[in-house]
Amino acid sequence: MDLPEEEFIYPGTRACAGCGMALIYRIALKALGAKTLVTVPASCLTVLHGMQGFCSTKVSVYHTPFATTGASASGIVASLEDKGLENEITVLAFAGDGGTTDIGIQALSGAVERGTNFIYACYDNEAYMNTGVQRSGSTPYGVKTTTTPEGKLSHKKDMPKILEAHGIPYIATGIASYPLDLFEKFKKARTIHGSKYFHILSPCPPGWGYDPKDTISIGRLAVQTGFWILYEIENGIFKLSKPSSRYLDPLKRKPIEEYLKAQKRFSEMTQQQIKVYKVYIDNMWKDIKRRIECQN
Ligand SMILES: Cc1ncc(C[n+]2csc(CCOP(=O)(O)OP(=O)(O)O)c2C)c(N)n1
Ligand code: SF4
Ligand SMILES: [Mg+2]
Repeated sequence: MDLPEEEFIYPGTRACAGCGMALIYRIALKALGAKTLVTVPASCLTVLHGMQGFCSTKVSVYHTPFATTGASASGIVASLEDKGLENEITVLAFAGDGGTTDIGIQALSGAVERGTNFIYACYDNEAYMNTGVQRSGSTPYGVKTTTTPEGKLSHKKDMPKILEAHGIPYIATGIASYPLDLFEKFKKARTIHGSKYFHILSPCPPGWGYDPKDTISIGRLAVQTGFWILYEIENGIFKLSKPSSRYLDPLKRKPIEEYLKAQKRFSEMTQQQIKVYKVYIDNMWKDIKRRIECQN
């Protein structure tokens, strides 16, 4: 109710019912407004936009080859600067986890190292969904995909940490289940000069194996179990976001089993694998606690 009423995506897109990515995109565009130019690589978001000749958004969208999202954003920003329009138009790169953590990582690294003035948002549905659920560097441990039929053996790549090593002014995580948190972060990012990076968990009913009506509750469980942590890093200062702040206390977190059991992709996880998850989550939070204590 507190989000602006104006919509920048027309109704009836080709995304699946309950698509987390469509919600994230909708919220991001509400925060950034009409004067936004988006660059998008091959992904489910390409499908949302529609076939050539049509576009389901009110803002202009540039479809760029899979590996080139960061480079295309740098080019668009350079062109706007040449025309004196850099303060008028926000450049938003919006890519999936495959297009970000794997195939687009070098172009992204180059763009932020050059200090390109843009926002890069990775919507993370934790696999290559558009091509039928193959594992990516962002697929979590234990998840079954068509290329990890026995479950993935390694944990997700920590992209925000990699981006932080580039020394950029703003990094944030998000999820559409907490829409105001996500909206406010995009609004803030718009006012910051330089490279801004978002990593946003994006529940996906067919890829994760749950009913489309449960997208919001699955996202909330990701946060409530401590698996997905909402935070911002502004000029090197780490800040837990309000929806996650109470979970610094491990006793407040819901058991991770509640999140895992709600999704078919985690089916057949052994007790041993669940223990690995518990240690993984505890370690993430211990790191955060140490970091907050060092800052104070
Ligand atoms: C160079 C190249 N390799 C492979 C593809 C095929 N392809 C299109 S979309 C896609 C999956 C993208 O995965 P991700 O970035 O996670 O976005 P999602 O589909 O999950 O939204 C792949 C492999 C392509 N278009 N170009
Ligand atoms: S496969 Fe998943 S990410 Fe792709 S459109 Fe459907 S719900 Fe969205
Ligand atoms: Mg994906």
